[in-house]
Amino acid sequence: MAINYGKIKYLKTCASVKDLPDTDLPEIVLAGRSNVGKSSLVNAFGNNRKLARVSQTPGKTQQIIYFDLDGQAILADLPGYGFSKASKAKSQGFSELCDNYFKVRKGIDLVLLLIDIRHEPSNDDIAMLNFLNSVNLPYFLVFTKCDKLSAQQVRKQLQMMSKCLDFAEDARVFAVSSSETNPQKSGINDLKQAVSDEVCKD
Ligand SMILES: Nc1nc2c(ncn2[C@@H]2O[C@H](COP(=O)(O)OP(=O)(O)OP(=O)(O)O)[C@@H](O)[C@H]2O)c(=O)[nH]1
Ligand SMILES: [Mg+2]
Repeated sequence: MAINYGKIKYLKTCASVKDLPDTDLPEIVLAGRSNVGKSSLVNAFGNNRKLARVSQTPGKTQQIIYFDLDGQAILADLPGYGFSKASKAKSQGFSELCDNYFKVRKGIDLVLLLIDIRHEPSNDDIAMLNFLNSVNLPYFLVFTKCDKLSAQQVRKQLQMMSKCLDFAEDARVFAVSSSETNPQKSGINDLKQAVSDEVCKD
């Protein structure tokens, strides 16, 4: 089976880990700094800009928003880590909810770790990747906002990233654009296919 991304639906909003859905479906998680493009990626997956709320103000997603992927998997859009302006207390490192999520959630099938292609990874990005490596969670690295750079610059940045970040040689790496103004949405189809292959393989 493959995921039909035309059938992404909003599932539920969780303000605390007590609300996490009870399901046997594979779980895919979007993690990354505030403003990196997690919610935009949900919309690019579904080709529907009304699925997830996108904002230029970092810290838009403050809860865990779940989406149902064609009844075959669920997708969790996590609050961003890093520079949330929403409250001072939340601006230090990972949001408490994001932290708690990784502490309690069992059976995560795939983490999509999003990092802005234009900038050196933050300490939080490095910490998140090290955490994923240390607990052996399967992940794909997804470099976002590639439409803001030329193809040559993207290649250069990917080389820089592989020096700064400790990811396995066989780790899956994607360079994508979810920009609403870029109809090509480069890299999105490859990523959709790879996610579907990964979680529907059994
Ligand atoms: N040019 C361009 N802009 C993007 C892309 N992805 C996201 N953006 C923009 O980046 C901003 C933040 O996007 P969001 O999708 O809300 O980011 P987020 O990671 O969900 O942020 P939080 O909810 O704060 O954690 C918005 O202004 C988006 O339009 C992309 O691929 N290209
Ligand atoms: Mg968001």
